[in-house]
Amino acid sequence: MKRLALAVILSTFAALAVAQHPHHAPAASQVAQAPAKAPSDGEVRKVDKGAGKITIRHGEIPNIGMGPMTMVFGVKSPALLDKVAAGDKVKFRVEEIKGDYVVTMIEKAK
Ligand SMILES: [Cu+2]
Repeated sequence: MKRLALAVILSTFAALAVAQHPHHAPAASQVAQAPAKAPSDGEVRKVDKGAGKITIRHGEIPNIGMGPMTMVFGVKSPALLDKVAAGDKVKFRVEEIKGDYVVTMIEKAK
């Protein structure tokens, strides 16, 4: 009976330890919040000043839940298109504004 009691105590302890760390939830929520303000990485493929559009091959964009791809973005201000050219590696920020993905900040990556 003593061994059984010990086994019950040990398994209860193990269950409590697991309950306190459900899938490392605190760490995961930190990861989800921290990059939201951080700019995303990309490479400019095309700048179309006439249309006010920019084509960027981009990495993950966590704040809009988008994976890596090449796509066309609108820009918040036409002046943003004067700051970069095709071929530039950039840091940029995208926001969803009225259903469109709009570049709100862009600069050459150092
Ligand atoms: Cu995209």
